[in-house]
Formats: sequence, C-alpha cells, structure tokens
Amino acid sequence: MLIAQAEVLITSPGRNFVTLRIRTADGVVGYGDATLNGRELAVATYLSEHIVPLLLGRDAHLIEDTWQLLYRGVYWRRGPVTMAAIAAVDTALWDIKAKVAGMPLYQLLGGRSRVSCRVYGHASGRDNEELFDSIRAHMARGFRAIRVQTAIPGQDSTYGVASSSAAAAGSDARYDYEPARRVPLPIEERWDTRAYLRHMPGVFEAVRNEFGPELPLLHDTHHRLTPIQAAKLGKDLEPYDLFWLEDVTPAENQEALRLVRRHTTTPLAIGEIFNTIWDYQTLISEQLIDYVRSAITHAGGVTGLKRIFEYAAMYQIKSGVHGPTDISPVGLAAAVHLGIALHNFGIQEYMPHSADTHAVFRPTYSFVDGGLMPGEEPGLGIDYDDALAGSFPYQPAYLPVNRLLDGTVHDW
Ligand code: GCO
Ligand code: MG
Repeated sequence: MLIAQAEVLITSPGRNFVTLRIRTADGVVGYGDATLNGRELAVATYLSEHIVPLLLGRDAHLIEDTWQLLYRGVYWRRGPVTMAAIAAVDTALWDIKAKVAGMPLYQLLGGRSRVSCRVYGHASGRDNEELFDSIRAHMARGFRAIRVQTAIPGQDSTYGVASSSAAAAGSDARYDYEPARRVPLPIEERWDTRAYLRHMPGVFEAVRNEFGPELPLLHDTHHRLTPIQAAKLGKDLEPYDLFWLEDVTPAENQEALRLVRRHTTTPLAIGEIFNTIWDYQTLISEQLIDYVRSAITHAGGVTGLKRIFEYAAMYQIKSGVHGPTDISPVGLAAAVHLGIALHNFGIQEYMPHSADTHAVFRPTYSFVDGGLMPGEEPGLGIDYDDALAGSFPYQPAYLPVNRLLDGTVHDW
C-alpha cells in the first residue's frame, strides 16, 4: 500500500478550504482537511513543500508511525499550522485504511456507540425578537440544541451575530454566521465587556421564558473575559441552565479556569484554538472543564483527537467538537465517524455548509432529527469534484479583529 501521490487542493466555494488527497499505488484515495481560517496558504505550503516529499513511497497503512514521524521527527512541535498539516495526513490515511477494509471509518474506530451525533446550531439576532425568530427557524430546520448569541446594545457588530456578518457575506442571515470576509484588511469590531456582562443574563431569561426549560442552550464568549469576569458571567447565567458556556477566557493560561470553576456550576467548554493534548493537561486532570472542543482538523487528526477524548473520558469530560463552516465537509465527516464511535461523545457543533461546498465535496453524512449520521460507504464518505472545485479559485479572506472602546486590541 505505498503512497504514490499526495496533492494539496485549494477551493473557495463561498469560503476557502484546503484539502490533502493521498493516492496509493493501487489507486485508493483518501482525503484530509487542512483548513486554517485566514491562514490557509501557510498550511498548504507546509504540506506541499515539507510533508508531501516525506510521504511518497511510504506505506499508507502506517498511521501511528506517520503521525509520530511528522510530530516528533521534525523537531519543531505543535502549533496550528503544523498540527493542521498533520491532521490532514492522518485523516487521509484513516480514510484509505477504512476503504481498504471495506468499512465506514466508524467501524474501524470501534463501531457505533449511538444512533446519531446530536448537534447544536447557531441562532442569533440583533434584538430578542430577531433572536427568537432565528431560534424558531433553527428548530423548524431540525436543530434540537441552540447556541444563542446576540448584539450588545450600543455596539455596531458583535461576535456570532449572523444578521451583521452573514448579510455582509451575502448569505441567509437567519441561519449563517460566517466570520471570515473577503476584504483587503481585517474588519475592526469594538467591544465593551461591561455592557456585555450586563446584557447577557436578561437575554437568557427572555429565551427561557419564551422557549421553556427543556431546550439545550449554549453560549460562546470567544475568549473575551478575565477569570473574575468569567466567574461572574457563569454565576449570573446559572438560573438559565446552560448546556455550556464556551471559551470564557483566552485559555493559554489553563490555571485561570481554577478561579472560574470555583465560582460557578455553569458547565464550561473550551478548546477550538488548541492543537494538542498538552493544551488540555491541567484543564482535564484538574477537571476544570466539562467539554473538550477541538476539531479533528486542528488537533492532529483522528489520531490526535481520539487521544484527547480518551484522556478526557477518565474524568467524565465529554466531547463537543468544533464544527463551524471553516471545518470542511472532510473534517466534519471525520468528526461524525469519531463521534458515533466514542463513548464520551457530548455534542457536535454544526453549521451547514453552502450548496456549492456540498457540490464540491459530496459528503454522505446526513442531518436527521437533530443529529448527524455518517454515511455507510467505505471510508469517510467524501468524493471531491476537481472540475467544480477548480471553478472556485482561492480568495484571500480575513477574520475580524477586536478593539476595546479606547482602541486597545482585544481578544477576538
Ligand atoms: C465556533 C467558533 C468559530 C470561530 C471560527 C474562527 O464556536 O464555532 O467560535 O465561529 O470563530 O472557527 O475561524
Ligand atoms: Mg467558539
């Protein structure tokens, strides 16, 4: 099963995606997602210049050995670019192994542990009325768990609010939140932490009054708070019984979560910008979080994420895989196969991709009754359409940056 070819494919059906395709000498093809939003070409170059030459002629069955070779063997470890590149290779090799075995990937990962992977969708609005409409639209579309984001009075734009960002990107504002924009320079947003902390408890109170106690509700703070502010928000939201509160602090400082945890029983989720198990070491071993939120695409592939989840399982911490539209259908398909097999699955984030994106990747997973089901064909269930992909050339896009009212750069 020697690797004969490895190609880096870039396409932009509405947003940029980087995909690695590995082909064996006997013609088996595997796909891996290497998309790093706003820094796509760094991973593409890392793959094509530094990794592809190492892959040619290797045995495609050596998944663990290849992972270790690309992690330890190059001396320079970790980091989003390296780990996204490793993830793409690892995922493509799992896809190949499953195709050779004649099984959908989840069978190789231990088989089904559940019927489907429960997902949450992103509702948002500039005010409560728009937010309620968005929640209703998501429920009508089949979502059974909802992330709630709203504008902050007095601020022009707020993280996660579709009606400002999606409208700018030309998509359907009721459903889509797409943070990367095709602009020559990043858009600058303004942020007032005190206004945010005053506003959010009332929003959740209104949502609970309108939709009742059953609906699982989530919220993303996008790394913007200090530990004491995060502790206050967690405490203030306790009456509204959140499923989780996400990324409350910039978690480079894992110890910060000790303070947050001491003050609130609101469940905490963290990890979309982490890329290895080491980023979680304190958070997991001290049980400072309830959900680990990395994506296969950013945390070293199926192998990397499975290792993190198994470590988390020792502490009853569950999975909550990052799944915005900047994870391609390849990354999402891999997450669904892993999620269906894992014992400690919690929930999967799901932002449906555009019709053009579906047409390029032809994923076979399906969204049924609030959950994602993997396809049943061998491998991941991806079939990349080169001709169509070629009609969507790469277009530079940037994530926004965030500044405090006095102009200081803040966490975005
Ligand atoms: C989420 C995330 C995303 C990120 C995006 C950045 O919870 O889905 O916060 O919306 O902002 O992945 O590229
Ligand atoms: Mg997030």
